[in-house]
Amino acid sequence: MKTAEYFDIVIIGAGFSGLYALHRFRDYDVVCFEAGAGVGGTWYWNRYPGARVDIPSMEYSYSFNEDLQQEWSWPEMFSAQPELERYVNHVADRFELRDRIRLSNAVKHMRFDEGTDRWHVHTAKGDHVICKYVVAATGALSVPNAPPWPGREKFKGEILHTAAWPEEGIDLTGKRMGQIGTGSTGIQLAPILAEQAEHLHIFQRTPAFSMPSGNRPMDFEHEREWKENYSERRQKMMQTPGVSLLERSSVACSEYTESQRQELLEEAWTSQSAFQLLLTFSDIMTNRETNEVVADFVRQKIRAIVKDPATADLLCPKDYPIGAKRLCIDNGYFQTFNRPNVTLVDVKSAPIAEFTENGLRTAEAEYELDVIVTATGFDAITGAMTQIDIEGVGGRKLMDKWADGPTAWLGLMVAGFPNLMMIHGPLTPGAQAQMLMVGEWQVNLVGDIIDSLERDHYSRIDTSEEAEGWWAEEVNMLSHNTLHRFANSWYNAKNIEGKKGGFMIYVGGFPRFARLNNEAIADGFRGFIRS
Ligand code: N01
Repeated sequence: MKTAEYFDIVIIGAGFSGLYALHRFRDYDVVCFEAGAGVGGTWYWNRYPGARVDIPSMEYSYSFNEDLQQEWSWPEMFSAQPELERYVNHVADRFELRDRIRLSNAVKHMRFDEGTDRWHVHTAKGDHVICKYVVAATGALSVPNAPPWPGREKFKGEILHTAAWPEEGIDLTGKRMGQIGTGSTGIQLAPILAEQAEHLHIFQRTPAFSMPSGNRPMDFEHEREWKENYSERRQKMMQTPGVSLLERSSVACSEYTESQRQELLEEAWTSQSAFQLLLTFSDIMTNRETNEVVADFVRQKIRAIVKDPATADLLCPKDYPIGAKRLCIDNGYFQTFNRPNVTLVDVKSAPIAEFTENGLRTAEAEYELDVIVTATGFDAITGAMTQIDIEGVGGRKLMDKWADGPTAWLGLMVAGFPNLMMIHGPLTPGAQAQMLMVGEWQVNLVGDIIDSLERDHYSRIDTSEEAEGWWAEEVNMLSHNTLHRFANSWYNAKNIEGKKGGFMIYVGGFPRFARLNNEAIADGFRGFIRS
């Protein structure tokens, strides 16, 4: 057994937030454990063909260093995974972060020692670290969800998950392919698989709303303009609910005539700004009728693009509001179904039953396949924390405490788990905001908290169940004011059979979230217990 090492801070995860945390905490004795063999988190693991960010890259980039944001150039408006991975590696080198990162070394077990107010952290490679603080930058979408269909071992071909795509890539040319899942990932993947496959079967349980991404080569005038105004733009981003500078309407749908509505929706559809469609009217996420106007607009688009009417009909989402699941952003997804080598299979009416020796069997038929790609999403938001065996005060385990769904004051700290702070934890804005910016903001908040605890010679910070209750009320009140709760998705843990969670995302917008966090700290650390 290795001897214990001592650090001030352990960071879990070397994704975008974890890397920035390493930089922010550089004056402390800090170490970062990362499960992957490289840095980048989401952008390390999700290297499936077509993986691309859906926020413009001038926005989806670090803001903490002026030279970095001036010197880096993105080749496309919405960067693809290889470019994001190149960027994050550049950041790791430029800010000399690598010597404090231990790769391929996931944290497996953590125990809080109440006598010393220290965490004992144990890793996959047998490291034992004793530290004062743990900052969990474990990611909201980092544990792949693979439904437990039987027969996996029988299948003679290859089964891949989009979130664990082989680093060396894989040649899919001429293969009989099956793709399961039609969320954001599946929608990016399908057009590329279709180009390579002999035949592609796409197994769909729930159709998705999607709009064209508007990706194109970087417009250098746009880049110059951003670089000249970066600090002002970044400030403005922080004042917008989604932390992205899209144009938000303040006018309700009912204020417009039918032809004005169609004109506005058409403008948004062709705007080359992903997500613009959801901001056309002020009441899209609060008024079902308005929502239906927009949903119907997208259904008409699907029917206009997809030539076979039965396929088009199956691709039209009809039983949940648009935006209630994260809107997907595509590069020719619906057009893919006009190819002769693509077949859509409805696995809602005839669910997937098992893998077989030669492919996949649904309740209705067997499909012969060489490769099956599961684009089945994630054990989102809580999965990365509950897969670590975390013991807090009195030996209570986090996975037990969260058995019926996560609790956390401000989405940051869990009562009974002192000195442990989460970035992108449950009950934070997550994908309802721009995750890179929110991650940076939260790391700064945690940095300020730790600096102040050290300055004032505290040994422990915790929160209370009462404070967790206040935050739960805030989160629930907000979700009840919107239409998000009317879809089954990873936002409410309903993407995985049997998972309990309640509504796990903060939909009150980033400015309100940030204000409530700042007010709690300024108000004598309201909701926290320092000792
Ligand atoms: O995962 P998902 P994702 N039988 O959960 C299906 C971010 N992201 O990886 O809808 C059959 O959305 C499931 O069906 P259903 C983004 O925030 C961003 O696609 O549950 N099918 C669904 O179709 C996004 O929201 C980017 O009925 C099953 C699919 O698998 C989040 O990641 C790109 C099934 C999973 O969709 C997650 O997206 C990619 C079963 N048993 C992802 N279980 C960009 O930046 C699941 N499915 C662009």
